[in-house]
Amino acid sequence: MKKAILNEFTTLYRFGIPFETDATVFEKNDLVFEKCEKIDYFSIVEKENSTTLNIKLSNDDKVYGLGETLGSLNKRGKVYRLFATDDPIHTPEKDALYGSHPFVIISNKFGFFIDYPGEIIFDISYTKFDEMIITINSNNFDIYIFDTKKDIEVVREYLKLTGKPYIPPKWAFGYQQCRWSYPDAETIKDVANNFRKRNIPCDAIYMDIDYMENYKVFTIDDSKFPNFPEFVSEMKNMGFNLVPIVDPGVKIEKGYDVYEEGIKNDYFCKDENGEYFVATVWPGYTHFPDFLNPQVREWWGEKYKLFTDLGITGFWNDMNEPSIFFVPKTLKEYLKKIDELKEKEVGLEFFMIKDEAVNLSNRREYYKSFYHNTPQGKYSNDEIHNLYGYYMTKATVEGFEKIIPNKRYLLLSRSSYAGHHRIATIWMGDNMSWWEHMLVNIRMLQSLNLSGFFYTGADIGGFGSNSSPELVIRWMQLGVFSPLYRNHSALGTRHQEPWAFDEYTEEILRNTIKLRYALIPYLYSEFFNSVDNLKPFISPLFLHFDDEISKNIEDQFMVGNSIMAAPVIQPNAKGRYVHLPENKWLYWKASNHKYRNVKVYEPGDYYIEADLNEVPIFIRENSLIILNEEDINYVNEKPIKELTVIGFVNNSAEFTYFEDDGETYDFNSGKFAKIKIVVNKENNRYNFEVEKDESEDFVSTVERIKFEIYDEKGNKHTEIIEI
Ligand code: MIG
Repeated sequence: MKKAILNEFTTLYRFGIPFETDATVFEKNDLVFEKCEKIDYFSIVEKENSTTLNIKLSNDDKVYGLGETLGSLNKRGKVYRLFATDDPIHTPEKDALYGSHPFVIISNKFGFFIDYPGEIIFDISYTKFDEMIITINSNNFDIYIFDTKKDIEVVREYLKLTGKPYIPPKWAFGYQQCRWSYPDAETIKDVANNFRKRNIPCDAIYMDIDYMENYKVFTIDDSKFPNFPEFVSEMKNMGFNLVPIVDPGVKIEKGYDVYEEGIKNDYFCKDENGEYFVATVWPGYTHFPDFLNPQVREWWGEKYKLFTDLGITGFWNDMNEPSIFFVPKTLKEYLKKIDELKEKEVGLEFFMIKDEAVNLSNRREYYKSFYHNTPQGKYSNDEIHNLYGYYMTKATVEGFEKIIPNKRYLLLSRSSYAGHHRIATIWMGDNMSWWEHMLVNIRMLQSLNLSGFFYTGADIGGFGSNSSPELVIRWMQLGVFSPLYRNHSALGTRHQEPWAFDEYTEEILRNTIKLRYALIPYLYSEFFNSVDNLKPFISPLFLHFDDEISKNIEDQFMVGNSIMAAPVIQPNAKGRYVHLPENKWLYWKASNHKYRNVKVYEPGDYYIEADLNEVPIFIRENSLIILNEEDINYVNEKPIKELTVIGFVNNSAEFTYFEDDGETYDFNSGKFAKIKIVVNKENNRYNFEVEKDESEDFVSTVERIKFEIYDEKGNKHTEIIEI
């Protein structure tokens, strides 16, 4: 083992000769290593082909991190297996999901990141209460230790190491509608018309696998989309972005260009005998592109031109764990077993055979049986398993750099590895329409934000199983604060578009979505602010408040610096318990973005009311939020001329509004405007200051600012300033 000191806080410990992942952004060639024997806090046991790290935990230690995992926000009490897995049933005992983010914070002590792309198992206070036992399936890996007691500094060090979070286009902050599937142009048009006709804002409609011809990637089924280019521009004119799905498995079919090119250029993964590996997914028998090979990425990335040439800039890369239904051999063996049972009277065998069918999918042995041709040599998928989704996404992004340079994109991937947050993002995979999964959504928003995935979200309303009106309402209300605000549901389940239930539900959902649109100036400004400061956009209370209770609160979270969200996530509830830390709070029971129903609370613990049509919003003392109160159908429909500032100010507060073109990276070269808004209270009088900071290259469209400031008694003070 050897070590290299990177900066005041961060030290790299290297074991053996690791596979170099793409997780970090610093120049590795400059490293100066020295020999070393131990790592503070860890006891280390190196075995043949695996390494165990042991960390002692005190009773009061709190452990956060691990990005996309199940379990509580404080990760103690469970085993987590980081091995990308397509598992659509997120029940509490499950140990693996789609991504791997091996970054951990031991609160008020230190943090660490294990850069290893194969299987890692974290047993955190599961086997033994006072221990974290980490098993790495290798002797070759890097560990970065972030030696600072401040949790926020640990997060910053991790983000300095792995890079600034990705910034999607502004329209991606709007509402997005998805369904498996809206299979053809007519259905999508119908969905689009419903939004406009019913006066419900929406910015994007997704296209799931049925748009393809026999699930062949980079094809569009002509019979379902007779004039695709015209259809795309029709949608654009109505203000909708289309977001097609892209799957990695390439159908084996003579004459199909993607397949033929892949074979001709030797782009697919092979098995131990040098034959192309065959996996079955949606299209039937497929080959997997070897995204760890740079030439393959170059080829794949340009394929998105099919869509980007028409102006499409949103995509979701699915199935890239990669998910494998079965391989031909295991299915044959299975069918043979059934054959043998045909003539028998079966009892017990039925159960075995039934479970065996499920176990044909995603077997570990499959991942051990195919290989990647990387610039660092040949590796089995199992050894670098957690990188496949990342490299598929890297292929996409490298393509975008050429085919849509300087255009921001919405790019979701299902699988990911540490560092993925720099180039794109993820959604949280196949959840269910269960109340319990709202809490899972909230926890993951926070832990993914700690790992740099600032813009992310779960399937609102739940993907699998049937939703109810109340569940969708509460989930859509939670979604007001989810950076990715996408409602999605699975084949065969109940529809959950805003009008899918009854008029009462539709009316509430309309107001909920409008509230979200009103908040976009706040969300967008704070998002940029978070990225600039490497500070989570959605953050757990423990990053803001020092009191003991806040450290274990997981169903409330901060959105930027001024808002605390406390969604109602129980059925039949008229409110919920909240913890209001440190300062006074202004509670806005938001049933509508134009109607204020506010009340001042002293710090403490309360049961607060929030009826089914009310979204709880807590505004922190001495802070401001910003609204666009004008009704809009989609984000870029009209320039914003007037902003409403709502503040809860007892001394002074400030906020900086950020504005740019919303779709390019020109903000990097100064094309943006900022408006600094300051509210001061002196001798019971409020002073308002507005300072515009714009350049010749970019002028703000805002002409007027309306102030609505509340004091500690809940009295309102108003002012209008023309700028
Ligand atoms: O195995 O494309 O997570 O969002 O709708 C199912 C169909 C494949 C899984 C994705 C989901 C998507 C679905 N896909």
